[in-house]
Amino acid sequence: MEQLLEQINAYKTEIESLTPADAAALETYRIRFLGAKGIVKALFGEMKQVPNESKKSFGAVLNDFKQLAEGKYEEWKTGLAGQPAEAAPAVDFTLPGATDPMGSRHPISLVRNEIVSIFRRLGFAVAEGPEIEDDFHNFTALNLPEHHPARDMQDTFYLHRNPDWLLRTHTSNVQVREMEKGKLPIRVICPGRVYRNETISARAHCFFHQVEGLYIDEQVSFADLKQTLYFFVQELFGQDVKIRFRPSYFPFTEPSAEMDISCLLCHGKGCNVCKHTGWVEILGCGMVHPHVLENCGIDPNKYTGYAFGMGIERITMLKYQINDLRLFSENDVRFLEQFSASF
Ligand code: 2NL
Repeated sequence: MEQLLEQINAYKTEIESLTPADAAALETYRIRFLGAKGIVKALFGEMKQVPNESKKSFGAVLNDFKQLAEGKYEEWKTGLAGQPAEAAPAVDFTLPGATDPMGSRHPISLVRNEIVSIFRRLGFAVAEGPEIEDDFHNFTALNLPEHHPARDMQDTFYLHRNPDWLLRTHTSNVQVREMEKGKLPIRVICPGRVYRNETISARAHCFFHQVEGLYIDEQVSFADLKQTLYFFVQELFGQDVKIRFRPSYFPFTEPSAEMDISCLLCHGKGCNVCKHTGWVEILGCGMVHPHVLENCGIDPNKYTGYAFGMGIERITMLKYQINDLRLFSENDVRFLEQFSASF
């Protein structure tokens, strides 16, 4: 009897000093004290051996002990329920991910895409062709006489392997190839890179980008050309832009013209960009020369057409007020990251 009471006191001290750290430790405790073969059950089994006169007081001690063991168990169980079953992982998966820095589109690509999208809305298809071209598609078909200065070694990159091959000096070669296919009418725009053998400076580079356009059908007139180009610049620069045409000369068009837009910076008051004229040149155009149609297998008595060509760098410089052509090919991230991609 004395021994039993001592044993119970020892268990009490043990329980009071316990704090199960997790669900597994709590379960070990439950099995040891409260399980079917546990300590509490075993102590109640000892009742048989307790003399009758002590049964009452020993029963009270046992009940107290049972309440302590069960009470502690319930207390720890609710305490542990609020905690995650396992230790929190080192990585918090609920945090937003670490993103890689986003690139930006090249300003030339942005402006080219915008130009292309305007002409596509007018029903023009996009055509592409080779950057390495033969003399016929780059020059001869376009009515460039053999001794024309544009064919001079100074301006054109010829291939060493075969001097009949060259780097195209404009994207007109693509339009020549479209005309050769013989499917009429033709309504295409040709964006692409072109090459000229020039000394590199703020205003000249050995390669740049162009968009050319060509429309051939029966009864196409200069009035069609003017209205199409007017719509184009209004979409690109805003509804208030004004245009003017000046007579010009290209071997592949007759008549030929250059188109100016009212200066966007000073609105005609006069500034450095428009050299105090109020006007800025943005493209060349004209009616396709009958010789060009003939060279490409199209009957000039049945069909007429207009063509135009513009430099993307020039338009981009105007649009974003960039003063050095070399910035476009240096790939300095501090320059490139200033352009946000809406196109
Ligand atoms: C300019 C002027 C121009 C064309 C390009 C063209 C193409 C064919 C036939 C006739 Cl296949 N013309 N293209 C016509 C007039 C002007 O470009 O200053 N470009 C930057």
